[in-house]
Amino acid sequence: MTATSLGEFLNAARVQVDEALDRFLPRPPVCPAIVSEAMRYSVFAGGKRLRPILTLAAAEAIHRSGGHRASGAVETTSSLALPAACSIEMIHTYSLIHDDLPAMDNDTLRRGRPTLHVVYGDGIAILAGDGLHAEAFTLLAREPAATDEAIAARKLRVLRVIGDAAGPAGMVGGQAIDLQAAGQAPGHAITLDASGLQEMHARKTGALIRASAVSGAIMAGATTDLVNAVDRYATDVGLAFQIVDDILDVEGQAEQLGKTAGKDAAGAKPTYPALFGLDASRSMAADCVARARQTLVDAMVTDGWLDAIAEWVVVRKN
Ligand code: GRG
Repeated sequence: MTATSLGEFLNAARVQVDEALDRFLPRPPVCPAIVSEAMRYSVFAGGKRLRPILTLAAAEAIHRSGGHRASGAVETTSSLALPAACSIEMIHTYSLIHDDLPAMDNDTLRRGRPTLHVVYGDGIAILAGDGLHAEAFTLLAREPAATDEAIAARKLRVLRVIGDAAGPAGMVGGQAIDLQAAGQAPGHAITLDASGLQEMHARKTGALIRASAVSGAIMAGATTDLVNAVDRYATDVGLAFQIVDDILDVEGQAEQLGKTAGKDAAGAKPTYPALFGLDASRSMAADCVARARQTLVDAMVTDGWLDAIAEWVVVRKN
C-alpha cells in the first residue's frame, strides 16, 4: 500500500479486508443461506478492523524495514498476510457474537446495531459464531494457496499462533476468568486484584491483538528477533486498547461506542478506572503507547504505520 497518511492507510486496509472477507466467507450452496446471512450480518456491521489492520501494517513494516527473508513487492507481502488478517477478524467477530449472548454479557447493541441473537435468535447466533470460528482455521489452512515450502511453513506457524491466542490459553481462558469475576460461574466466583485484571485482559483481548501483529510479521518472513519485537509492541498496544475500552465504558455514550455504555460498572466488573481511577488509567494507557513506540525504534521497524497505529488505538478517531 502506498498511503501518505494514517487515514489513507486505514481506509485502504479496510477496503482490502472487506473485499477479501466477502470473497472468503462461504455462501449458498456451500452453506445454508441463514448461516451465510447471519455470519455476514455481524462481520459487515461496521467494526474498526483494528486487528486485521495490525496484521497488514506489521507485514508491511517488516517488508519496508528489510527485516525479512523474502524479496518482491510490498503488495506481495500484503497479499500473503491478508488471509491471516481475515481469519483473525472472523475469530474476533465470533467472540463478540458469543459474548453478547444472554448466557454471557447479555447485550442487545453491538457495532451500532441490534446484536445477532436479537435478530436471529440464540441458536442461530451460536451457530454463526461457531461457523466463523471454524471457517477462520479452514481459511488459514487454504490461503495463501502457495506451493512454496517457506510459505507453507509460515502458514503453519501462524495457525499455531492464532489457535493459541483464540483458545484456552488465550481468549477463551480470559473470557472464563471474566465470567468467574462477574459471578457468572456458579460455585466458582473469584475476585480479581490488579494483576488478576491484567492477566484476564492479556488473555481475553491482548492475546488476539498480539497474534494479529505477529501473524503479519511471520507471513512477511520476519526474523525471530523482529517477530519478538512486533510481539512486544503489540502487547503494549493491546493493553492500551483495553485500558481505553474501560475508560470509554465509563465516559462514552452508546451511540459513540456502538454498544451499551456503563455495562462494566453495572455488572460490578473489575476495570482499570475502578481499580486505579480515571486519571491514572489515562496515564497508564499513554505509558503503554510510549513503550510500544520505543520498541519499534529499538528494533528499527520505523518505516510504515505501526507507530501511528499505537497512537490511534488510544484516540480511536477515523
Ligand atoms: C466468547 C470466547 C469468547 C470470548 C469473548 C473479546 C471478548 C471475549 C469479548 C468482548 C467483550 C468486550 C466488549 C471486550 C472489550 C474489548 C473489546 C474486544 C472490544 C471490541 O473490540 P473492538 O473495539 O470492536 O475492536 P470492533 O467492533 O471495532 O471490531
